[in-house]
Parts: sequence; C-alpha cells; structure tokens
Amino acid sequence: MSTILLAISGWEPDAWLSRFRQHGKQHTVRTVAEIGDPAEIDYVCAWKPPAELLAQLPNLKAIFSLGAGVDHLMNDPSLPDVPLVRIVEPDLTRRMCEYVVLHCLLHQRKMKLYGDQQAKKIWIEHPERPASEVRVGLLGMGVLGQAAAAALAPLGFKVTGWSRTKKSVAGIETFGGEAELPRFLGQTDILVCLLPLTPATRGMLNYNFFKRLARDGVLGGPVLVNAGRGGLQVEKDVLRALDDGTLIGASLDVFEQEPLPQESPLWSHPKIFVTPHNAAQSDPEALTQYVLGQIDAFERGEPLRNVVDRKLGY
Ligand code: NDP
Ligand code: OXD
Repeated sequence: MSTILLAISGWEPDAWLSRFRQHGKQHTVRTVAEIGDPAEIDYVCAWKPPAELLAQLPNLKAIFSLGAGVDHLMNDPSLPDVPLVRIVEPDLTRRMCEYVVLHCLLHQRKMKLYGDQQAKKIWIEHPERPASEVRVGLLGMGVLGQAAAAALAPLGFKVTGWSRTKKSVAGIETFGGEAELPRFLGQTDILVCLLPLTPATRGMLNYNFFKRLARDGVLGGPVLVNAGRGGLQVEKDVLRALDDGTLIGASLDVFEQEPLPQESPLWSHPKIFVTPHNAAQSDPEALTQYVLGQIDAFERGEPLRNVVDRKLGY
C-alpha cells in the first residue's frame, strides 16, 4: 500500500479524488488540504501544484503529471530529483486527434467566413479546394504529433512532420532539426503545433517564423493551429501576422496567460478560433487508471514508462 498525494489546481479536484479512491482502494489518497505527515507521501499526482510543495516531501518515489505537458512542473526550481512521469494514454491522444482534425477542416472549409456570413444572413458559396491540396505541417512528431498525422492522412491532407530528431513514419514526409526547418515551413499551409514548452521552444511561434511559411498554397495564405503551449507563441506577433496577411487564420487552444485575460484582443479577432486549453482534456476516469497501473507496476519492481528527460525538459 502506498500513500498518494493529489496536488491539483485550476481543475475541479473532486472528480480526481473520487476516481483515485474508487480505483486505488489499496492505497491511501490524500489532498494538499489534508496532507498529513509529508514523510508518508510516496507519490504525487499533480497539475500545477503549489510552488515548492514537492520539495517538502522527503520520501517521494515519483511524480505523475496529470497532463501530457510537464512544463507546469519543470518550472519549479525546487522540483525533487525523482522520476517525473507524463501522460501517454489513448483517451487523451484521441481527444487531441479530434481537435487537430476539426481545426484543419474548419480552416480548409472556411468556417470563419461562413460563420460571419450566417451572422449577416448572407447566402454565398465560395470555391472550395479539397483536403488533398492542403499541406498540413505538424511541429512535433511525438506521441500526439504522430497520432494526429495518422488521423489527418485518411482525409487526404498532405501531412508532413518536423521534430528535433527526424522520424520515420510510413506515408509521411518528415523533417528533423534546425537544418530542415526552412524546407518544412516552406511547404506548410496549416501549421499545427504540438511541441512541448521548453527553453528551446519558448517564443518559437513568432513573426519571423510565420514569414517562412508557404505563400503558394490553395488556402490563400498560411494558418496557425497551436495546441502545444501558449509560451511557444508570441501573441502580439500572431496578431500582427493576422492583420497584415502573413497568416490568414488561427486556432489557439493555449495562451501566454491562462485563463486568457478578458481584455485580450485574441478573444474577438475575426480570424481566430479560441478554445480554453481543452484540445485534449485530461479525463479523470481514464487517467487515474493509467497512473494507478503505473504505481502498481512500479511497486512490483517494474520500470516506470514515459519518464521525462529532465535535461531536454519533456
Ligand atoms: P512528446 O514528448 O511525445 O513529443 C514532443 C515532440 O516535440 C517530439 O517529437 C520532440 O522531438 C519534439 N520537440 C521537442 N522539443 C523540440 C525542439 N526544440 N525542436 C523540435 N522538436 C522538438 O509529447 P506529446 O506529443 O505527448 O505532447 C506534446 C505537447 O502537447 C505536450 O508537451 C503539451 O504541451 C501539449 N499538450 C496540449 C494539450 C492541450 O489540451 N492543449 C493536451 C496534451 C498535450 P523528438 O521526437 O525528436 O524528441
Ligand atoms: C496538457 C494536458 O498537457 O491537458 O495540456 O494534458
């Protein structure tokens, strides 16, 4: 039997607590409010935990991020040196695939334009180009990038992918590292960002980056879809690029500051779809079972899976 601490902020914690207690009856599950003796805590399951909390747990064996991204933990300078495990789980992956497919189709099918027309009761059809003529470039070819590529391909989109190290994926042209970035960007109409936020990726989605995207595509200009992290995008550059035509549309699920401040011009920009960091929600039912399965296996002496490389930051 182990003692598990749930340290969650920004999400409704009750659903997590009840699932952990239901599926992990063999364990003691505590919350930050009722932490008890910190020396008894074996595992922490966290989403944006209170600053420096984890450093106060002397016998911690591992930390589980309850999201696929771990920047919410990596930004804590006092993060204890124990394995940090991230989510790799089919339910979350499926949700992200749905988001990516949905937003590529929204832009390919000009749904912002038709939304505006509906508001004004305008009945006009615009010429439409098939998905097979639209080039979708995935920034990030990890678990989510590769799954999104596989979900887009059957619709006919011409999918390419870029990552730090070059991948080999059947039916998809891939690019690796800085040297191959210009060629990747130069043939991308819809840029889908599924990168983690690290020191190397912060601010990457800036005006100069957008300038390098393809200008010869059938959509009339490039589109940005960011479901990675808000810290990757420079929001004033996204606005500038949309306003001068460097980008013709954007779907943003993540933001420099979350929740997106009321006064942000992104909310009402006519070319932007805004969603509240829910491209792939962490579902308590599915993810509790993933985490408890890992804890039970680890307690039996098996290795943890999906451990973060602390040097790379993801
Ligand atoms: P993975 O770790 O599996 O994949 C990350 C990918 O990014 C890898 O292909 C990696 O390259 C690439 N990468 C990392 N750093 C760089 C860099 N400096 N230059 C080029 N490529 C780089 O992560 P996931 O696919 O599981 O998740 C990706 C991100 O999606 C998460 O970190 C999170 O931020 C975000 N996310 C957002 C959600 C939402 O609801 N909006 C939900 C879930 C996740 P390589 O393969 O060579 O290592
Ligand atoms: C994330 C998640 O990392 O929700 O954003 O999984």
